[in-house]
Amino acid sequence: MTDITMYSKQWCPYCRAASATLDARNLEYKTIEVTGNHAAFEEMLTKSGRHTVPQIFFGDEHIGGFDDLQQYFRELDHQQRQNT
Ligand SMILES: N[C@@H](CCC(=O)N[C@@H](CS)C(=O)NCC(=O)O)C(=O)O
Repeated sequence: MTDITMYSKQWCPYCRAASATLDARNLEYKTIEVTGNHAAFEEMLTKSGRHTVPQIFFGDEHIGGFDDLQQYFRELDHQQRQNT
């Protein structure tokens, strides 16, 4: 499985929702806390072009935030249903 990375802030409800979504699918992921970590925040901004958290990556593929993650799995589930 591709490495999953989530740029996150501890207090952020969308980050918690994204974590819950990944946990529910038993996916392991690395969390990078950006609060108080300017270098990590800049890295997220450069890689994603966005300043909101979460920002989620599957390997080098930028999935986006929580809404994008939901959409990604909706499409994946839809494709898998069609292939069965
Ligand atoms: N639609 C976005 C919303 C993300 C969002 O609004 N995140 C908040 C924190 S929960 C944020 O980054 N606010 C701006 C900021 O903290 O600078 C998503 O689904 O990820």
